Amino acid sequence: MTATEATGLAEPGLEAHFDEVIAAEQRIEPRDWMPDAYRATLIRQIAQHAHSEIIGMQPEGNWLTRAPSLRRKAILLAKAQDEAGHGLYLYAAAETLGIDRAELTEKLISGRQKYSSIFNYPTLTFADVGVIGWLVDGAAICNQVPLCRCSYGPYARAMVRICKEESFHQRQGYELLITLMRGTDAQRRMVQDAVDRWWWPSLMMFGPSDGDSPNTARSMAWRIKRHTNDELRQRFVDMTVPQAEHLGVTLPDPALSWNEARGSWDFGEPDWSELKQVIKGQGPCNEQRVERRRAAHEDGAWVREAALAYARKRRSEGGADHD
Ligand code: BYC
Repeated sequence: MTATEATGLAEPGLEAHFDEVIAAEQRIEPRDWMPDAYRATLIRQIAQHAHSEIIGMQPEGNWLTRAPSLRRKAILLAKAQDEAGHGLYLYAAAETLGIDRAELTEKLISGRQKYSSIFNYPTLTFADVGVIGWLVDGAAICNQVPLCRCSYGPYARAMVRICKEESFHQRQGYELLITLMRGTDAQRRMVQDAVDRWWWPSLMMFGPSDGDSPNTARSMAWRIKRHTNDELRQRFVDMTVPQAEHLGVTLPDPALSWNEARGSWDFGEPDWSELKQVIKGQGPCNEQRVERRRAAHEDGAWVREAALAYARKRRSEGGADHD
């Protein structure tokens, strides 16, 4: 499918130029003409991505007050703050497409926009913090590195910084797990239990299988996505299996085996009905996550009002409102 076929629109000069830019691997920038469906797809994906970063602070935030040492607490705080930052760059990237952050937040807390399924699972022990860093951030990196080459400039540039920080998060998660694995039997069991619970949900982060992914073909034609969901899932499995061996944990998939002919790992089928349920809002923590986000948003109303009043006052006094 060419980019033009993907849009289904006919605006000859503008559309031809858009197609040329995409074909030449150049970037579309906010003031360039773009098909409505390209804009809508980007808003959908960037908004979901931003919401995921913001909601993603909750599962780990659950352990901030119970981190086992000051060092672990400082690391976890820094990670959660990075995620808030990622959410903000992504909301800013979405705003360049003509949608307001307040409107996106409203859509999130009223359940009209999605966020990643992965953040609807509970964090039961401190080992979950390490496993989220290793597997969830590891999956995020596989998915997001190709997005640094996304055809939409502001999204691609936001991803460069986000990926650097995600790599750091993944290493801290792995380091935490190595420390636990060098500890007691109980600590090793705790790590294995966390791996057992997070492995399949991590594979589901990449989205439905290719045959069941309505958006992939068009997003690839527009060079928003660079690989299919299944290609990235395979890349993640291939990257993670040797790391699991090094760590000394077992990945909970009896079908996992090295395929000599393909030069990659065969693995089992995730439970797609579970993914559908979680996306529909029926995962273990969906309600709690959205409710907490709504409460935090409402609690922050006075800050937004005060900031607005301050900006108006500065403007009426003739000062710059953003210095
Ligand atoms: N969870 O046609 P498909 C992070 C939806 S943040 C929920 O394949 P697409 C991190 C999909 O939206 C992690 N929904 O869609 C943060 C679509 O529904 P709509 C987030 C999912 O867009 C803090 C429908 O299913 N990462 O890593 O081509 C700490 C059909 O799917 C999921 C991003 O957002 C899911 N797992 O591909 C640590 C990355 N999968 O919208 C880590 C950017 C699918 O049509 N996003 N759906 O109603 C993407 O790369 C793509 O949007 C996806 C889906 C691969 C996720």
